[in-house]
Amino acid sequence: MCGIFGYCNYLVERSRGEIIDTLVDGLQRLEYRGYDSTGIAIDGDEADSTFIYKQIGKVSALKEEITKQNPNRDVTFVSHCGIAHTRWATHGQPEQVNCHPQRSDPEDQFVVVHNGIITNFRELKTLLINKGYKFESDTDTECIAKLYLHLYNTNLQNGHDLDFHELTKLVLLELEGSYGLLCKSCHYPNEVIATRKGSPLLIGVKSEKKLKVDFVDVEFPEENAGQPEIPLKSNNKSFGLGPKKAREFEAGSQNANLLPIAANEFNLRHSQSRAFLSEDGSPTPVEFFVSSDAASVVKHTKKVLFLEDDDLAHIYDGELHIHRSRREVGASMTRSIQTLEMELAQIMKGPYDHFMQKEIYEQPESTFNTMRGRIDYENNKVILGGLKAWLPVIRRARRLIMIACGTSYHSCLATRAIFEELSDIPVSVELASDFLDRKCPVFRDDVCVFVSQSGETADTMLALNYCLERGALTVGIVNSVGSSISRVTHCGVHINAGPEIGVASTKAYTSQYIALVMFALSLSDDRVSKIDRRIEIIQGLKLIPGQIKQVLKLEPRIKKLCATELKDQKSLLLLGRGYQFAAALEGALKIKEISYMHSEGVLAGELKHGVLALVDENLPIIAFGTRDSLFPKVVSSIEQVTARKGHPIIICNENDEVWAQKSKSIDLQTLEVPQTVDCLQGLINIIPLQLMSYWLAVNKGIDVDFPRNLAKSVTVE
Ligand code: G6Q
Ligand code: GLU
Repeated sequence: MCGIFGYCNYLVERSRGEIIDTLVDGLQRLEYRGYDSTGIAIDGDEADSTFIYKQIGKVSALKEEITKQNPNRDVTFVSHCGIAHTRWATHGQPEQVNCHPQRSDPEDQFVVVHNGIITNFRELKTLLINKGYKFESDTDTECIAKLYLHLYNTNLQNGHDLDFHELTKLVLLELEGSYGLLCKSCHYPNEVIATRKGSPLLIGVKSEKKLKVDFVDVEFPEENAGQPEIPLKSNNKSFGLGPKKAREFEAGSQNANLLPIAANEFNLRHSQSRAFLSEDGSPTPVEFFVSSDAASVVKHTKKVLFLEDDDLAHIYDGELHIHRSRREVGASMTRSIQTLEMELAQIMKGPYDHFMQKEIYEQPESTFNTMRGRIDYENNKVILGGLKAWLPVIRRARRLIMIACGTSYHSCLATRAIFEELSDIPVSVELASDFLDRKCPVFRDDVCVFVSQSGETADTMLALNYCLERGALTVGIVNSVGSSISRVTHCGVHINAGPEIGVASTKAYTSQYIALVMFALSLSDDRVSKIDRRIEIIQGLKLIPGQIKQVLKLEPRIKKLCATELKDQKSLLLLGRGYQFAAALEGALKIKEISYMHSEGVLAGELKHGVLALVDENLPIIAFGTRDSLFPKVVSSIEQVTARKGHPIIICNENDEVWAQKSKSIDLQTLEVPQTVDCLQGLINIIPLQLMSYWLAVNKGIDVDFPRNLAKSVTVE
C-alpha cells in the first residue's frame, strides 16, 4: 500500500554508488505517502549474490544503514536491475526482518518488493512450510519469494527451464489479494519482473535515441499452448501431497494448484517489443524506472507507461515486454507510452488539490481494502484473523467498552447499536479522556476495544494501560501496524485503509466503521437467530465501495451549496437520530476542524429540549433523513424545524417520495444518496459532509491539510 521503485540500466554504465543513490532518491520521492520502513536490493560482489539493505523508519535511516554496511560504491555495471520499497505494514510489525525486499532463502535467490495484501498467504505459508521452507518474517509477502523458488526448483527438476515471466505466471496463479510487485533473481541476472493487481505501477523509459513507436505490444500465450503437459492429479503427487492434503489446501485457496507446467505451454523469447528497436536493429542503451507513483519517475523521464491490472512486465536486454496470461475480448493489445506533463506537486496529489480531497476520493478503494480477504460474500462469512482465537472469550464478556477520541470515537458511536443487537452484550462508548477522568470501574470480565487511526493517541493509550492494569481483555482497531496501540492490545484488527495524511480523518473513519461492523458480525456467527440479519449486512457491505463512488458524484452540488447558501455562515446545525447521530457528530467535527465554522451535531430527539431555540429562517440546518425504522420520528423532528421557518437541507435516499412531496410545500432541499442497510447507512451519509467541510474550507482559503492548532497524531494528553 505504500511505495515501490525499481531501476534498470542497460548498456548505460553506472557505478554501484550511482545505482544506490538512484534507488534511495526514488524512495525519497515516495516519502510524502507515509511509510514505516524501507529497503533495497542490488547485485552483490559475486556473480550470483545480492545485497539487501533494510531499515525501519525513514529513508534517511536506510541511507545511514547502507553507509554503515559500506558496500564498494565504485564497482560499475553496464547492465543492472535494482529494486526498492517503502513499507506500510499490513502483516507483521515494522521490524527489520519484516522490511522488504523479502527473500526466498538465505542465498537470496529470489527477492521481491510488494505493495498490497496477499489474502491467502496463510495457506501458502503452511504449504511451503510443509515442504521444508523456513520463514523468517511475519509478512504475507515472504510467501511470494518462497513460491518463486519452489516453482523454479520443481519445474527445473521436471526439466522445465522457465523464462522469468513464465515462472511469474505460475506464481501469480497461486496469489489471491492485491499486489504491486517487483522481483529480481540471480537466476535471471539483469532482469526484473513488475506486475500489478489492484495496486498502481508504472514504468518510465529513458533513452538517448528516440523510441521507434510510442506503445508496447501486449503479448499473449500462443493459442494452442493452453494446457499443462502434466495432469493435475499426478502433479499433486509429484509434490508429495497425498489426495487428502491436496483437497484441504484447495479448500483454503481457489488457485492452490502448485503445478510444474511444461515449458512448451509458453511463448519463448521470440517476440521483440517494437518500441525498443533501434533503426538498424542493434541494441539501444536504455534505462527503466518502475514505480508505484509517477513522483519518483519524473525527475528521470517524462515518458511513462501505466501498467494495467494483471499486466506482467518483463524487463531484460533493454526491452520491456508486457504479457498477459490470456486474451480477453475487447482488451487493448497495446500499452501506450505517454508523456507526463504534470509537475511534481501535482503528481503527488494526483488530480486532487489536497490530500484530504484525495483521501475522500480513495474511499471506494480503502473500504474495499478493509474487507479484502475477510468477507466471503458467497457463504456469508466474516473471518478476522487477528480476533478469531479470542472470539469465545469476547462472547463471554460482561460488557464491551469502546474507547477512542475524536473521529475514532464517532466510529464507535456509529456501530454501538449493531454490536448490541448482534452480540447481546451491553456496550458503552467512552471518550478516552473522560473515561480516565472518571476513573471508570473496569473488571476482568470486561472487553475494552480501542479504536485509533494512528495507534499513538496519548489519551487512548493511557486508557489502554488503565484497562490492562485492571485485567480486562483489550482489542485494538488500528490503522498503523506496529503502532503502540496495536502492540499493546491483546488482539485486534488492522483497518488497512492505507496511510492517511490529511489531518481531518476521512477514509480512516469509514474503514474503522466497517472493521467494527465486521467485528460485530464475527461475534454473532454462532447465533442461528441472527442469520438473516447477518446476511443482510454482509451483502450490504459488498455494495458499499460502489455506493460511496456514487455519492462522490454529489461533489459539484455540494461545492455550489458551499459557495452560495452556506457561504459566510457563522454556524451550522446537523440533525441525526439513531444510526445517524454519529454521522451528525462526525460531520460537525469535520466542519469545525477544517473550515473553522461553528457546527453542532444534535440528536434529533433532543431538539425540543433546548436547541430548537436557535432555529430561525437564517440558521443553516442539515438533517439526515434516510430510511430506517426511526424515519417517522426524523420526519417529525424536521417538521419542528420547518415550522420555525427553518429551511433544512435533507440528506435522503434516492427517489424518496416523502421528501419529494414535502419539498413541494415546505422550503427544503435534498441531497440524495443510495440506500443501504440501516446500520451501514452512516458510511454513505458521511461522505457529503466530508465534501462539504472540504469545500467550506477551500472557499475560505484555508490550508485544508494543515488546519490551525491541530496535529495528525495527538501524542500529548
Ligand atoms: C479528526 C481527527 C481526530 C482524530 C483523533 C483520534 O478528523 O483526525 O479527531 O480522530 O485525534 O486520533 P486517532 O484515531 O489517531 O487515535
Ligand atoms: N503486506 C505487505 C507487508 O505487510 C506489504 C505492505 C505494503 O504495501 O507496504 O509487508
